[in-house]
Order: sequence, then structure tokens, then C-alpha cells
Amino acid sequence: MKATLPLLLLLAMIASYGCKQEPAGSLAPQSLTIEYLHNPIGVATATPRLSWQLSDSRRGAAQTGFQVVVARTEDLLTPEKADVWNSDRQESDQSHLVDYAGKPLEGGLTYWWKVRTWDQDGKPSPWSEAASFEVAIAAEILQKVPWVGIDVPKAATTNRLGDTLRVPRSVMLRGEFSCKEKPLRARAYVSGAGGYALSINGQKVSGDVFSPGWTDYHQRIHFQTYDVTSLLKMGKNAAGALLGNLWWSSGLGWDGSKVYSEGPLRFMAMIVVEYAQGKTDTFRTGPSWTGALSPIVENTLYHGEVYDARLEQAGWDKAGFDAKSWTPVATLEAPSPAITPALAPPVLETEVLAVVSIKEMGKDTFIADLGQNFSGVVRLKVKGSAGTRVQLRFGEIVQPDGRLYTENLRTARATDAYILKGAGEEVWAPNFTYHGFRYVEITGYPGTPTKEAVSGIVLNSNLPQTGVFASDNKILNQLEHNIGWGFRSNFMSIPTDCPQRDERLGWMGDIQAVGPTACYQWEMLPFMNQYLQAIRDGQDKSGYVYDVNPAIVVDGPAKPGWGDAIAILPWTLYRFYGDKQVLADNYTAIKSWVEYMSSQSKGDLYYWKNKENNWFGYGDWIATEPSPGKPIGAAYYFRSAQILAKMAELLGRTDDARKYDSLTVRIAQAFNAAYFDKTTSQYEGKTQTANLLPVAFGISPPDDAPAVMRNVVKNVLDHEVHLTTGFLGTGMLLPMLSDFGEHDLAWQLSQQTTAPSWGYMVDQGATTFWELWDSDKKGPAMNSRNHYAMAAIGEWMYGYLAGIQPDGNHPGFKQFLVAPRPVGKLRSARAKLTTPYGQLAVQWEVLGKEFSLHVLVPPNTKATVLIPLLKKTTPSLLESEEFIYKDEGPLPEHPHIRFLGRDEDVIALEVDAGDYHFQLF
Ligand code: RAM
Repeated sequence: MKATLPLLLLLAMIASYGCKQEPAGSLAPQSLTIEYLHNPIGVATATPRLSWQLSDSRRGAAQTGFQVVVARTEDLLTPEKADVWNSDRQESDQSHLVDYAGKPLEGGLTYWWKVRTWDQDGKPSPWSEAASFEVAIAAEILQKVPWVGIDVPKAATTNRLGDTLRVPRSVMLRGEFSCKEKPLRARAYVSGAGGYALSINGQKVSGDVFSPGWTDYHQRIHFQTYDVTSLLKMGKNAAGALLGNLWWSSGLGWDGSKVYSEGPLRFMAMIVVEYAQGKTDTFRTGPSWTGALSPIVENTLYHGEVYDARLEQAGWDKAGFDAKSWTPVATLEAPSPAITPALAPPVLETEVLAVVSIKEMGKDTFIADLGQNFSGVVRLKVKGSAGTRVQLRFGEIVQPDGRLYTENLRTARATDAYILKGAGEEVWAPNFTYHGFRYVEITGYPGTPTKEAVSGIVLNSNLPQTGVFASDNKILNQLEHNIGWGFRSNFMSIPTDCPQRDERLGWMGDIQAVGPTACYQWEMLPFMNQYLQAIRDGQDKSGYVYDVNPAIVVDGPAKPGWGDAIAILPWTLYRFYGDKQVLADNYTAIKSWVEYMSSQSKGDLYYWKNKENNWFGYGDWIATEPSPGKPIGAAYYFRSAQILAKMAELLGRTDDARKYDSLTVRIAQAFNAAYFDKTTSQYEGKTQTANLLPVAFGISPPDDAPAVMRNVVKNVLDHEVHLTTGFLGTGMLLPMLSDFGEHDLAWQLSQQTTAPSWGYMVDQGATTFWELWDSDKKGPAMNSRNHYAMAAIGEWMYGYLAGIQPDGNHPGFKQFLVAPRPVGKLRSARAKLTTPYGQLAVQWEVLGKEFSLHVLVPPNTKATVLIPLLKKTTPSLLESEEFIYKDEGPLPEHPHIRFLGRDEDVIALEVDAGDYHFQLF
């Protein structure tokens, strides 16, 4: 049987070829977004940017071309038929924020789009799946829609100190309208002041909480767009809006007296319905609407909500409800001169926390522990007789005997109450308030509340989480947890300082300090655009901005390090997202701010000074050793001017680039002349922050910088390895130490467990960051347990331990640095980021004498990888089990891996997209 053997062999060979995986080609592009959003409706610009990600796991996966088609209907979505845009094949590697360049887009219409790409070998990918988007309806159209409301007596409420306040009472408004046919497509364009919850035919139009969100209402209010097609029917329909005060008329600030308006609450909606054959109907709020008091008898952001279920009117938001006793609405003035589309994702219920324990504290008083400090409300389940009043009070901590502690809430009463209607099991959560809390005190509960009686409803602006960090170190892992919860608790329509006391304001310094950490962990862009818009809205004609935005409570001009957020935030966003539009949108505002400082500066030194006394701003706020405020002012003046100069260059404004470049040179000279002692290499104040700022910003002459940093090191050691920094210095300290060869000291600081330190908070059981390094020892005056400024350590964890850093020359992670840095007892660390190009991952481990590193480089990007040598003098490096570097030098020819160099600390490589496994011996 001569032929048998070769045949078997042949078959075996075929089988083995069959099993061997062909390297996958480029699959269809995925994750199509418009202005960062998936299938958005209500996009705020008529010239949106389109992004996609390659689905290509091959090494070296890259895009060399793309083609986009946009059409009015999905079936026209082919290059031949596309009626809105066919980009044709563009030779470009751009897959992030590609400018739309088709026919003008019309607000309120649905557009479909898809994309295909060409890879590094010039091969086309399949077309992506179709995605859709809608540009927001033109503001002028909504400007004409009447705002309606009813004037009702104000409600009395009290603050924690027992003072009586009078605020607008919540109302319900309703309107009916008739659809001639079955609606094929319907959109509702909606806004309300302070806030609204809209239902149609008894069903909520969305999960949005606190819409339309917080803006500078003196300038603008936002509107939302909802797809309400499935809620409408042929014949009679009803819309119902429940209104509450929120930021507009609750009373803000430490005396609770600052309001944008005293009411009455008001609402506007336009519903556009499309039927078959292009027929449409438009319904607007107007004189046919009626209103009544809602069951919410009190509502403010700080003091809470009281809901009397006996006042409910069943079916009020359904068609056919008997509204004879309701009051006809009046047309009211629009709350703001402008109405524009919302930019930030809405606040939503993002998680439900179960009760960890519930304790009886004496007669009729129970304390429930939700195990986590967070922002939100409680959902109550209760059964009892009509008129029974259950009260909930909220606090971040408990007293030593287990009772609730609320003094640090200052005047915020943070108390909700539910009055039962007596109808079996009743379930309730408030609508127009939130609290920052971990513990809930329950009184008046009929019987004994079980754990299921209350659940924690987490509320926050619904930003996608884009980063996670983990390691084999307990402190760092808890810090990662606390960072996440700190952001979630304080991203409430805008970035706030704290969620619990009578403040909760958009303090610029706080978010400025943690901007990079926030960008590592959350998708910040659309959310920050909303905040930056508020800063610009509030900007004074003379160019100064306010410390707090949307502007309220605190007068301008903003203090150093706070006002400069107008420059620093866009710059941080640019580094992380590569979005030039952010620079362009804010350029004029930043320039005005810098010009304002120039107009107030004294011989190229700017500092903010209070007229009445010698106060120079917030300085390095809450530092355990304060730094002088004057140099801080000049340092941030330098920083804003420096960023402005860089932006000018990127935006092609060469005259400005030159002008502000030379301004920074002059500021630096004046700064060093005024505040630097060259003989001791100390800056005025000699504190950690006083010396860090000029080095970090590049004010110090490069030759002096190492000596200045040695003074920082000495200062840390003189404090027995403790930091003394506040809001401004903290985020810089560890990265600067690591950059200047003191990585080990940075590590020791991260592991310190006596105050002031991060480890101390962790040891005390903190689940979020405290406002003060020793919050546990300080009184209630200014002492939140959920302030995120100290979360700035995240930048060091992601950027210097896991070692992922954006590359400023190729922003938005088009290229980036992977420089993991094992240190101390840390044996492993990993971080994952969702970048504009897809998933980036770094994971390393030290095992005995071996160091292993896994790097996932997203398609269409490149990374510079610095492999730490860990003191090895004759290192050998394997990649996927092949030697790429042996003893004294690189081995030639490794596709997609290029050797850049070696010094005593690292081997530097450049790698293309793909998955890499390095092992160092
Ligand atoms: C406090 C705020 C905030 C800080 C300002 C200066 O009241 O809580 O965190 O930025 O002061």
C-alpha cells in the first residue's frame, strides 16, 4: 500500500494547516462615536467629529486610509447611494475626531453612517455596522417655545440649625395632545427650571435625574432631547412634568442664601411627531396646560425632600385625567437668555448599594450602614398606615457610640421624609435632592426596618469609566477605590468640591488639581466641556474668572491655582484626548484671563491680593505647612501664560505664541529674582510646595532644578518621610520625586501611615478622600470626608507605577509612554485604559530575579516602552520567548519592535500596535 502513508501524511498536514490560525486581518471598525457619544441624539454641534476604533489584533495594525459614508436612511448607506456624504478613500491614519465634511446637517434629523478603513498593507476592512446620530434642533426654534408654570405659595423648610427658609414649592404640570395617526418617530425637546422629570402617558421619558443640569442660568439653560416614539400612541396623549428647585432656586452656599431665581418653577417642551408619508405634528407647552401642587411638600438640595404620598393624584400624567381642579398655567419668562443643548451626560442612578448592617440605637432610631461614602439618595420600602412619617437623616460618619454625626454638614439638614398613604408596600426615593453619606438614620419606621427597607441609590453624571489600576499593594488598591468613589461622588452635572455640606460647588482649584487623575479613570471630555462652558459664561468683561463655576456664591477674581484652571484643564484634556477643539473653544477665554493678570501684575509678577488685609489667596490650600501666597500667584500666572503660548502655536497663532512665550521668560526672570535664593537653592517659604511649583512649571533654571529638588527631598526627610502639601503641591510631589531620581522616596510617601499621609486615611477606614490630612482630628467647620483633591496621587499610580503616560507630541494616546517602575515592596501592578484607539493595558510583575511585562498597544498607535533594568548590568530580554536583547546589545530584526537605546536604568524600545510579553533576566 505504497500510497497510503503519503496520503495520511498529506491529510495530517492539511489538518495541521487548517488548525494553524491565519493572522486575522482587519475586521470591521467598531465603537463608532460622534463627539465621543454612541448613536447620540441632540449633538451640540452641526459640524460633529467622527471617531471609530480598528478591530485588528495583529502586530503593527494601523490605518492608512478610511472612507466614511453618511446617509439619511440606513438603506442609502452605500458609497453609491449615500446622499449626505461620501468621503471617498482618504489617505489618513486619523480615526479619532475626524471632521465631518459632508452636506450641511439639519438639526433634529437622524443620520446614518458607517466607515471602512485600509490597513498597513493597503487592504480594506469590511464596512462597520451602521451607526446613527442626530444634531440638536436649532436653539432659535426652542427660544420660541413658551415656558409655563403656576405661581404657588412658597414652602417653608429649615436648615440644620433650625432657621426657616422659604423656597419654591414643587409643582406638577400637565398637557394633553392628540396624535392623528400612529407616530413613526417622535422627539421631545425639554427643559425645566430648576429641574424636571418628564413622563408621557405615565411613563418616564428617561432615567435622567436632575436634568437639565447645572449651568450659569444667568447666561444659559440647557435642553435635553428624548426619543419618545414608543411612548406615544394614536389618539389622546398626556405629558406630565414634575418640577423641583435643584441648583436654580434651592439656595446655595454656606448661608444657603444664593439663588439664581426665587421661582416660580417653570417648564418648556416641544414634541415633534412624524407620521407616515412625511406628515408631522408639533406640540408645545402653552396655555392649555394646567398645574397643581405636587406631593413633594419641601425640596432643596442641601436640606432634603419631604414627600406626602397622601397628596398623590393617581393618573395625573395620563390622558383623560380629570384636571378640572388644576390651575391654568401662566406663560413665564424664560429662565435664561439662551437655551442650548446639554453637553454633559445626564446624572443617572448608576448603582444600588445594599445595607451592610442596621442597628437599633434606642427607641425608634435605627442606623443603617451602606459601607461606602457616596452621593445619592435612599430608596425606602415601607408598609404602614396613612399619615405615618418616616424620616431619614444622612451622615458620612457616626459618633463613637454609633449615633449619626452631622455637624460637618454645617447648615445642610440632609433630611428626607416620607409620609405614607397606607396602600400596602410603598416604595419611594426623592426626586430633587441628594446627599453625601454612608450612614442613614431612620426614625418613625413602622416596625423594625430590615436591611431591605433601605437601599443606597448612587447618583452621578454618567461618565464611562475608562481606567482601572490594581497592584499587590493594599494601600494603593484602596486608594484606587477611593479615587473612583471620590469622582463619582463629585461629578454631579459639574465637578463639585464635596457632596454633603452646604457647599457642593464647582470649585476650579479642586478639579484642576486632579485633572490628570480624572482623565486616567473617567472619560472626561463631554463632561468637562460643560464645565468649561460655565467658566466662560461667568467670565467677567475684564477677563477674570470666578473661583466657583457655574458662577455663584464666591466673588471674583479667582485666586491663583483656581482661576488658572481655565488654562490648565483644556491643556490636560488635550494631552489625554488629543482634541484641538477644546483648545480652540477656550483660547479667547484663556487669553483674556492671562491679559487680566498682566493688567494687574507688578513688574511681571502677578499676585492676587485682598484689599482689606494682606491675604494672597488660598495658597496651597489645606497644606500642613502653608506656602507663601505671593509666589504661588506668580507661578500660576507663568503656568497660564505658558499654556497659552503652547496653544497659540498649536492653533497657528504665531504672533500670540511669540508674545506669550516672551511673557513667560519675563515672568520667570522676575520670579527667580524675587523669590529664589540661589545660594541655598530655596524658594521663598522653603516648603515642599514652594520649591516644587517653580521646578514643575519650568520657572527654575534647569541647572538649579536638581538642587531645588534636593531641598524638597530634605524637607520630606526632615518631616520623617511626610508630605506637608495641600491642593496645589500634592499632585506634583510624587511624580516630581520620581522624575528626579527619588522614586523610592515617592514610594515611601505613598506607604506612609502616620498623618499627614494617604495611608493614614486608608488605615482609618476612609472609603473616599478626606478634605484634610487629619480630618479625624479636626472639628466640623470645614471637614468633608469626600473631597477629591488628594486623589491626585492617581496620576502617579497610573503614570509612574503602571507607567502609562500620554505623549505630549502625539496627544490622545496616538503614541504614548509605557515606563513601569517597580519600587520598594511592590511586586506587581497593572492598569487598563480605554483610549480613543481602544484598549491599552500594562501589567508587570517581579518574580525573583525576573521581571515580566505585558503591554497591549491599541491598533493604530505606537508606544515607547522603557524596560526597567532593576540594576542588572548584563540584562537579557525576551519578547514572546524570543531573545530581543542579550547581554551587551540588541539582536537584529524584530518586526514591530525597534531598539531605541539603553542606559543604566532602562532599555528603550518603540513598538507598534499589538500584544507584547517581555521577560527580563
Ligand atoms: C473650600 C472648598 C474647596 C476649596 C475652597 C478654596 O470651601 O471646599 O475645596 O477649593 O474652599
